[in-house]
Amino acid sequence: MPLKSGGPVENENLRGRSNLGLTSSGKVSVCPSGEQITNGGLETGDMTGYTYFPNLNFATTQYAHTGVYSCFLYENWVQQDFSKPIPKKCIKSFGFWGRGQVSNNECILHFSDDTEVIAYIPQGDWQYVDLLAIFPDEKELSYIKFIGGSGGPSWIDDVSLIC
Ligand SMILES: [Ca+2]
Repeated sequence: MPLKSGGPVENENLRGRSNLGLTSSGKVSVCPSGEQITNGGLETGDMTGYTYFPNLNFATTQYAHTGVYSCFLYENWVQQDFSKPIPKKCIKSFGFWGRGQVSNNECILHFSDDTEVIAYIPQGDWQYVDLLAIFPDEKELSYIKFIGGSGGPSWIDDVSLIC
């Protein structure tokens, strides 16, 4: 529902609710709550919750940060889309654990205005990557995508976005 420009929220229905976000487009959106990533730890043992290319199962037991499985990234990509873009102000924590043999495999945050920011999957042993730290104010996340290049493999686990 649109707001008056620069004015306060007048709608009685909005009073007393704490989980409203005002987006850059001037619309009031209700924040989702809880974990927004499906199968972030890959513990289903398959790619449930993700779109990916090529059409293979990248859940692997080679390494795991927690549980048994992680996601293998090498000459492939895996992506998780959100049914509705998630405003930054709705997010309490957002990040993933990564490890790898190279430092240039990417994690892409794609926003509703078709802009992106890129983080890199850590080289070496498991490290946490804080994605909220690189998430620009006022943006809304449409999807997160991990890309494994041909330089060498990486693994990700415990992808999490909590509202
Ligand atoms: Ca796991």
